[in-house]
Amino acid sequence: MTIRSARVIVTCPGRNLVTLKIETDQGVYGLGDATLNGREKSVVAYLEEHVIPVLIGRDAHRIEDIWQYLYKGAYWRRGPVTMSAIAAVDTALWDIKGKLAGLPIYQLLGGRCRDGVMVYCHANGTSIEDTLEVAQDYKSAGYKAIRLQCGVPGLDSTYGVSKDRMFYEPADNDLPTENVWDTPAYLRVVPELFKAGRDALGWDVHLLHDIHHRLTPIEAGRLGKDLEPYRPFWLEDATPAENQEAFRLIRHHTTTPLAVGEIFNTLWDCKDLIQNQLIDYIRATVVHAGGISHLRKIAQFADVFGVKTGCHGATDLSPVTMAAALHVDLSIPNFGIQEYMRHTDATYDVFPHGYRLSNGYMNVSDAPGLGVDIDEAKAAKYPYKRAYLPVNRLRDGTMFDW
Ligand code: GCO
Ligand code: MG
Repeated sequence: MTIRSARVIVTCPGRNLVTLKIETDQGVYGLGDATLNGREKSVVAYLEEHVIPVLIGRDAHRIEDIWQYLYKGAYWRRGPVTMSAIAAVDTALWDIKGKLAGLPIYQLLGGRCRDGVMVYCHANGTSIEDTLEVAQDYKSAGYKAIRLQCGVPGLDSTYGVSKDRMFYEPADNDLPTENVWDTPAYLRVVPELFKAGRDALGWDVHLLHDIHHRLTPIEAGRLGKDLEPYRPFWLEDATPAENQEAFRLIRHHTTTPLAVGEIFNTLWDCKDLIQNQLIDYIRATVVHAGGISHLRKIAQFADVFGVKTGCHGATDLSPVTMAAALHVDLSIPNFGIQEYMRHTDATYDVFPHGYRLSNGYMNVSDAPGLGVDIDEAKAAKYPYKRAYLPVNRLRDGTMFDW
């Protein structure tokens, strides 16, 4: 069964999403997500100019061989653009294999390890009170885990706090918005948020927090220690993680569990973190870490060292990624938690899908393959719109991590 054609579909039903559609000579097709927030067109070009030409005529069943061909055959390995493109091909080929087998992908990955996938949602607000009001609504709706992010007093805006209460889209401008950052003010407010969070929400719900790469290891150690009385599920992206050694220093100072990895692209980005047990959760996901095949490899490696998964699931990852992640989540022994943010209704209209949320747990449908489709006519109604993620500066104008 050969690959007859492959096309990239770009649509913006609220935000830009890039989808690869691979068609076979037997009429069966598969979908893969290739969205790289704020850099979408670079992956489109990589796919169109350098990947699709070498796919045509290949045996669509040979998922691993095609993965190896695209990875080793590029010579210039790794990186978010290359790995998102490979991920899209890999995901689409698993979709095709599932459809041909008449089975949902999780069955091809070994079958279920659990009945449902625990997800965490995002509660955010400009103040602690606003944040906890939203969190209370989520708790009443049955969520078992809630991420808390609030505004930092004195700052006009900060990561994780949206203009809209229920949707969060950080890529908010056709040129980067400039935010101001203040670490001491941030370090004061987060323990207050968690103290008030436990008072308001009690102890039978998991609470999470994303630092979004903004602290030094020693600052992260202090925050982790300050939060210990409130038992957070995890602290995410404590420091910019180019330096895997940094996590050793954080570990020396706190027993708060650590998560990292949404921007990682391969196992090589987290090998040391995992084998030295410097983290508790690895957040790599399908679209930016080489597809279902490579994410599974990362998960299996992590399992050996007692590290669990907590896949990235922000709205810049399309419903195709969400479905693919759920198939992996269901089929691995060391699943930890899955991030979940609702997409806009327009996005769900473009991507009909079978996965559903019930009482804090997500499940896929038993449709063959991924269980997600794309309505190309509807997708065409939402043309690409350039959008950048914000950038951050310190009060004195120094460029900082966003
Ligand atoms: C998360 C992430 C996102 C990222 C976004 C960037 O934990 O969900 O940090 O909110 O900022 O995916 O494109
Ligand atoms: Mg994050």
